[in-house]
Amino acid sequence: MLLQEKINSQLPAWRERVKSLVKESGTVKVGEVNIAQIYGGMRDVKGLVTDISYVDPTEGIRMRGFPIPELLEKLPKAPGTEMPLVGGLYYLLLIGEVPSLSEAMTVEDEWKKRSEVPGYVFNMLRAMHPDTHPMTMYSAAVLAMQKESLFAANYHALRKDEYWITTLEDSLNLTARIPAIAAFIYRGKYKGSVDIQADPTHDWAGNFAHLMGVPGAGYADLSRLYFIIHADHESGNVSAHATHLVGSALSDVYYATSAGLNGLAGPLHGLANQECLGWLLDVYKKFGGVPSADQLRAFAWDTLNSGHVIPGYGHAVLRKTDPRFTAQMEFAKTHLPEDDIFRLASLVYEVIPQVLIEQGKAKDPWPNVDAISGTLQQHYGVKEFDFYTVLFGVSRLLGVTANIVWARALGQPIERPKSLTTAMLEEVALKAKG
Ligand code: CMX
Repeated sequence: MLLQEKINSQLPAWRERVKSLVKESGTVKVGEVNIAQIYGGMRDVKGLVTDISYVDPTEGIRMRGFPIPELLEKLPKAPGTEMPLVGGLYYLLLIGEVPSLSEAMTVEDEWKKRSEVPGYVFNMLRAMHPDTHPMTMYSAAVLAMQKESLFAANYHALRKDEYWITTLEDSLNLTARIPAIAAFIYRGKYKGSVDIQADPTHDWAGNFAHLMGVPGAGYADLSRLYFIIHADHESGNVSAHATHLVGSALSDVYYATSAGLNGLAGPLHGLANQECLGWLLDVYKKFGGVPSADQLRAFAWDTLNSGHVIPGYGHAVLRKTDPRFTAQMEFAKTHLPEDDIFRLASLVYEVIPQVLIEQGKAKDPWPNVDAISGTLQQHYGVKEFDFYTVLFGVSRLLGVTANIVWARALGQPIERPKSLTTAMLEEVALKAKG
């Protein structure tokens, strides 16, 4: 298989590079940790490594070195559209090189071959309580497939340097199936029917749009864009880090990614996109349409004064407008310039940063990826915003599985940072005072 051959050919050099870095420079200090960071969610503590993506505070995400606009330009396009194939992005994440169209199609073909979802997954989803959150259903579906793990089944027979091969197989099998699982959750939960069959003439994202039952080329293009820009955001965010941590215990891809999805379901992380549209719709309802800038400003202050955050704004690492937000804004300007909620989201972008700057708390007053993604979904009729984090989760599994493959390939160990007690930290503080 092409992906396996490509990774295999890169591995000796990568292993040697890491080995000699640790051997020759293992004691070189990279940073320091202070008490505020220990109590403050380890913000900015440099303790993880990934070569798949990097978030620059001012420039935003680079996947394998490419910022979002370059990614969208360079990746091979899905036939008949200007949007790239998601298979091309997965190739890039795994291999580190921009693929040719035929290399991107190799991934798309692997996905097609592996796309059949075991029937017991659908049975389990059907049996869940109707009030179950779609993220719970999605994470449970991923976990239910753990019995399919080739890594887990072959673990005792594998050498450590072979772990990545079955991890890659598990990753391809899982990512091949998730569009159909997500669409099944959507149609079963909100449309009362799951009778649409996969269409093998579509690419991975196009087939997702088809299975969702959303007609027209626009939603397929939006799906391609969405799945590309949400795929990875370096290693320290909750979903990526949770996946990495669980995977470091040699729990397989299904266990590890289900854990990551549970983190993505939190309102300060992936769930923020559903919160964002909710907030926009509250504004729209309250004012009976798009308000004036002054009305919006007053509403934003009410939100802040009631102790709530403005969803979609702020970021733990970024310190400027998220380029993933910008990419979606550009899409909206082309495809839905007259949409009322888009007009409102644009006004929010004009007004909110200044409000947050005046409030003086948020280190980053600018919009993140979630500030507009729901606006685009609702335009195409996907208005059930409970579902939005599942969309994020479909995309995020691309990044976190690529990371697990490389973590196993490079033999990364079980993660085990050291914890201290408050008394110990008080003692450290006392000594520092002299
Ligand atoms: N509205 C109001 N207050 C905000 C804020 C916002 N959008 N963003 C940050 N703040 C506040 C924080 O709540 C914090 O207040 P306290 O000191 O009272 O606790 C203060 O500003 C400092 O926070 P920060 O260091 O700037 O931000 P964090 O790194 O702690 O948190 C994030 C980052 C994203 C959780 C936060 O900005 C937030 O809650 N934003 C809204 C929710 C959201 O959009 N989440 C999606 C993130 C994207 C992703 O996960 O990919």
